[in-house]
Amino acid sequence: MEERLKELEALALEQVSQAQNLKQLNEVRVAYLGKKGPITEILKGMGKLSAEERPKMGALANVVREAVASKIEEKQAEMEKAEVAKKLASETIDVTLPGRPAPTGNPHPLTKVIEEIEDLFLGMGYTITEGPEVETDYYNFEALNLPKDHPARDMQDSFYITDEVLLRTQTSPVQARTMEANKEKGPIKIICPGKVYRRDDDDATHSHQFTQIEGLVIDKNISMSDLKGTLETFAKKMFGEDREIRLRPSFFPFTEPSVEIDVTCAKCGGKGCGMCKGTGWIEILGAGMVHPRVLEMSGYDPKKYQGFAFGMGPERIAMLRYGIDDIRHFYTNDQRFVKQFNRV
Ligand code: 2NL
Repeated sequence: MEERLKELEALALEQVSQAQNLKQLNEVRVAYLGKKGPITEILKGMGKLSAEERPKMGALANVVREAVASKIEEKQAEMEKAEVAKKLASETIDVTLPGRPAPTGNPHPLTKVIEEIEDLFLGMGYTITEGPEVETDYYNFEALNLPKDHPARDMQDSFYITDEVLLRTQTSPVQARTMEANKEKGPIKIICPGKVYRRDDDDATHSHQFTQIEGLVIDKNISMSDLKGTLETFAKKMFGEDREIRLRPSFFPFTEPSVEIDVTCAKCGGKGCGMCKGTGWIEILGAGMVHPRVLEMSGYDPKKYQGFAFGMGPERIAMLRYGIDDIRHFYTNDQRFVKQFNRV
């Protein structure tokens, strides 16, 4: 038995040293040390030995098993180390390769124009005021001198939620609410930016949802010259210091007198071209002195207080500024459009 054990040990160690990979090594382990292996067999047959020989053989069998097991372990560690080394050698990383560019976003051109206009008026001492997009008929129309039967309501057909509640058609209700809440407790100087809604069919120049920025100044001794000076400053800052403005008579139910403000055409400098339809002027906003009825309805005495107001469409301003020919570009979010404003 002793001889058989020595023989098995030599055979096992030989096969371990000849194993080419982890799979073969494992086969050797199973063959010699497994439950059905020869060493286990021998240990099972111990019962047949004399009491004297049994511990000797038992000890020897264990020594052989330990020797084979530790050799296998040693070989396995060696193989694993070699495998890692091989992997490291073949999977080198080229740290000089250029990285994948991370896509960067940019503000929407409409957002940029709105923020620019806001900054401009903040610089002139205005406060930005916002209000609800779902409005009551009272603040959207009535308080702005547009009673239920007024024909100008047709121009602003909207989305009604009930007979008395609708999506606002202008941001003026925010101003009406501000006047009402302030009730002659001093002057007002605000701009109201936001989304407005009209029941229009969408085309190159119309949209059922668009943005507006309205402004309102109320104080004692406000006159038309305050309106003109303010909007001239705005036009020059927005379109260029060399631009001129002109005031044309117009009509709005909430202002009296009302004006339309034009700026000299950037393309031809006022000579007349296709852009300005040969007139040399481009309309940028509507404005006027706040109608006495509007002041009164919101709790201001028109004998003590006057005001001017204006309204503009940031889409129109952005279209003139960047030469955009279709209002729908602002809302369809085609990356090819938006990306062009990355660095303007
Ligand atoms: C335009 C014209 C305008 C106003 C808006 C206003 C607001 C109050 C009182 C009086 Cl609370 N007026 N807003 C005044 C004149 C014109 O907008 O063409 N917008 C695009």
